[in-house]
Amino acid sequence: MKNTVGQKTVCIIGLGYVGLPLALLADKNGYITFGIDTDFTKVKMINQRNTPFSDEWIKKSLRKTSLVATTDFNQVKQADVIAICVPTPVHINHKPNLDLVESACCSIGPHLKKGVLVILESTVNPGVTENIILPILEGQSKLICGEDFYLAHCPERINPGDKKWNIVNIPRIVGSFEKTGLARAVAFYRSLIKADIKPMGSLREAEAVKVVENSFRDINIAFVNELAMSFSLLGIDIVNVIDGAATKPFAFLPHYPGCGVGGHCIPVDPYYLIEYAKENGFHHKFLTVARKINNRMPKFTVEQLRVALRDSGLEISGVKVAILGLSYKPEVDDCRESPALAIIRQLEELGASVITYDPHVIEKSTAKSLSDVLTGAQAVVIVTAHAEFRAVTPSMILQHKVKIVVDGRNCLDKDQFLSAGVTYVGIGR
Ligand code: SAJ
Repeated sequence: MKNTVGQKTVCIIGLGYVGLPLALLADKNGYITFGIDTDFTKVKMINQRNTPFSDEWIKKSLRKTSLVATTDFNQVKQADVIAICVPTPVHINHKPNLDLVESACCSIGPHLKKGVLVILESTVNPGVTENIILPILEGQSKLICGEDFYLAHCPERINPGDKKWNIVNIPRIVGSFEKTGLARAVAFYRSLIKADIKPMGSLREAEAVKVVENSFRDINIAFVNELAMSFSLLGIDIVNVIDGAATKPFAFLPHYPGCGVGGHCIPVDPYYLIEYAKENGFHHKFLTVARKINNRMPKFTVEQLRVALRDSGLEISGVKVAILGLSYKPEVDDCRESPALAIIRQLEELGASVITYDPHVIEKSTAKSLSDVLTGAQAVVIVTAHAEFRAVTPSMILQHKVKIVVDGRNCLDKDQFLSAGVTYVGIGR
């Protein structure tokens, strides 16, 4: 039994792309592990050892796990360690939406046993654990944090679809309000993860790390997206320029422009920091502008298509457009905040007729194959750089009599398409 002394039973709240791997990993390392989710269908799938996600590691781990999934929060009273792994999206006005975290705390609070360690993995802004989570748990349990139970924050760092970095080898950071909670949380993660577990100076620092690391990515993407819009007017290929800059072995981290920034992290987490700082009297102008630039990319993409159609003598209204890709990034089936949604809406507002195809999201696709979606389309917009779309050739486009290809992920060979006589439009190239 590799687990830490006195922490035998683990309960994971939320069996999504974050919670389920953690539950499987705890079970694999000798903990008595159970997971609680409000989605009965997901609970049933997991108990039948069917994966709710297209993830190979999860599929393999499910085949040899003794993890029990349930919808019953009464089970919480058995747990020595509880990890809360529920989504923290934003509302339409970009304000943090902590409903699921608060609901999870209200559900577990009455069942906390003395000595339990509660870890929040969901992404939140600094101050949330102290000002929202702690009062709910103390109020519901009548226990005192730091004496009767312990509270820590270890922000999730799952990268869906990543073949190299996974829950076992990604370093983590942990923060707590006091030494015991910190030591126990560090020991828990060190018993699971073969990578550095860095204790932070405070719980607020741990909350800040996650929003900072994802805001860092958002501003870097905004930087190249702005360059793409500028270079598309200057006749410079931004992708070649970034690749050129990336030959500098230090102080340059390449990011690439595209038709938009989707997912549950990057377009969401900066707002947690922006809104929290605003409540405390500081306006993050730079983070806000970066969000605006990235949010503008779907419109920029649609405009590129409209101009290309006009230059070919076609008005966008009434044109049939094939959308290749619905998910927010390659080889995943997650459509949260995907730019496809904005692009489809804007095309339809302009009077275009839209047909969609995503091999990873077939249930939401209106066409069921690549050939199907290309048939009758006058234009194509690549929104997600799935392998199937990266393999599209000029002859496939020409044989379906498609006139224009807008490569929203710059994932095709521009010169190959141009020399084949296809009207190719990239993002900044
Ligand atoms: N994107 C760009 N240009 C880029 C990189 C991404 O337009 O250069 C777009 C993608 O197309 C996608 C969105 O941004 O629509 C987000 O892409 P992502 O690669 O950041 O994928 P995520 O959202 O799964 O981000 C996760 C994050 N991991 C965690 O939050 C634990 C993020 O911190 C990682 O940096 C990222 O994976 C990663 O590096 O792959």
